[in-house]
Amino acid sequence: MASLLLTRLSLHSLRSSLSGCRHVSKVAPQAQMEWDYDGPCMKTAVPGPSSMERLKQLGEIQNVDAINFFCNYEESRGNYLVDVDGNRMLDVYTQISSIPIGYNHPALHKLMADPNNLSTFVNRPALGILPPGNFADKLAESLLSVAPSGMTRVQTMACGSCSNENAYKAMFIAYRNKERGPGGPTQEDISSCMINQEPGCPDLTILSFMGGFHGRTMGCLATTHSKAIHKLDIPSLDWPIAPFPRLQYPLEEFTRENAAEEARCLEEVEDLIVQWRQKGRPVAGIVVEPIQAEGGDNHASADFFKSLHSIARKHGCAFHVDEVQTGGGATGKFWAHEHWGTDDPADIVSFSKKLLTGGYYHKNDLQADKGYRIFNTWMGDPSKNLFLVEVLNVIRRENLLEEVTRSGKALLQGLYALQEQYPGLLSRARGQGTFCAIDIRDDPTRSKILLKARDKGVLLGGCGERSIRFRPALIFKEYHVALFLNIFNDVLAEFK
Ligand code: PSZ
Repeated sequence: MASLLLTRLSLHSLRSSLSGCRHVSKVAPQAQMEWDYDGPCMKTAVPGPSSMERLKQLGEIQNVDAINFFCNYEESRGNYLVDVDGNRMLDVYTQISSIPIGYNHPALHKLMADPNNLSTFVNRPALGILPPGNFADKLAESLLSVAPSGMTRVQTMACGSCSNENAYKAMFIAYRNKERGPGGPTQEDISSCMINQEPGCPDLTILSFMGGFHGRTMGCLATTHSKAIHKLDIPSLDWPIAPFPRLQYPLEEFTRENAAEEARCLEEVEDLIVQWRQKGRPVAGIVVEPIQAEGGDNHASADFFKSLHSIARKHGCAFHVDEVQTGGGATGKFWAHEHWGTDDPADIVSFSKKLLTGGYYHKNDLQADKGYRIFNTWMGDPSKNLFLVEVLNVIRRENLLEEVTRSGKALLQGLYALQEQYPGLLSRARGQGTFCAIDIRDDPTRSKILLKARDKGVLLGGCGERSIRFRPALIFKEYHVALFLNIFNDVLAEFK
């Protein structure tokens, strides 16, 4: 089955790579993965006529303003996304950083075709009450095999927001239990919580950072501060917001300035924690991304995060590291927090995207004390754990973290070179692994560059006020970097 599939895929890729392309890159691919295509191939403008027709059709049913184009997922392979007009694009954005090993990976097709897995796809359980017999084994094989240091417990959830939302609840529950000591909730706790009042609904807070993004559900949204469009018109929780360091890049050249900026932010965090406790609204937890992604790929040093964790410990706040976007290998380590070099990185680490299932790892004392306190219907999906086992096998078998480190170096070097070549246009190239970004002189130019790149067969995304971010799959090799840089250079030349 697998070899048949491979033959079909490679024959297909050969055939379609030869048929009439409007734009073909000049860089010859080397060491091609058998099942990947060998370059972009553009046939129409994007969105093409077929996408436009479907936009109209779906527009009768939903708001379609955010839709880029419609996709042909059957024909998409590896690093290439194919659209319904037959355009094949090198995907350096991967469904907002969510495709770990490329499109239609043969290992995942093989898994789907195995009759032993059928029932896991067909019968979706309510995991909190009726899990399948092999659930603990599957968690051990998948999520626990990559558990962050110091964590042996994991709770699965459906998406990133849902994971963070429940992680916050776990921090509040643990905080109140510790405050109360033994004896459990009072009658007053129980009756007041039913009408959203204290003491049952305590005035506890989560401290987050300006520029952070942790999801769009209402609790998470109170900790999201990247763009107004996410928040406008939604009532929110008045919780403390600290400044996130605004560092200068390359980091190695500005160590003194950056250390001062980080110290300023840490001082502000500690002041906020003290002030809010004095106001009677204590900080139960701190939530932070290892690299602020939606907010513009803002980095901070290992020392910053380790100090932040110490401040959290000192003041009895749980430390929640949101790895929804950074987790899964794109920084060259499976978790971005591994770059901090500590065996006690956090109290909670949430994930989703490349991990395929959402969820969070946590230390023992953040375990809810009773059933049904952290709960919903699906609480994840065992079929995603099956895929994750296979994704992790591929990552290990193909040494993808090393590949990412190699490709990432080439990508960042390439971005540095471009930034030198186009000084008025590009600045602040930065990154870890292939999780890279660069700033464009202004937002309108960024939009034009993104469209031009797409027109030449490269899919990219923006983040922050004027950054372009690079979020390829883990199978983005050095020759994909060369291919990408070549096309990106052609695009930039038009803006000189
Ligand atoms: O516009 C949006 O809603 C987007 S664009 C990218 C995301 C969301 N990322 C999701 C995300 C994240 O990057 C971090 C660090 N934390 C939480 C989330 C929320 O995950 P989802 O979207 O699965 O709810």
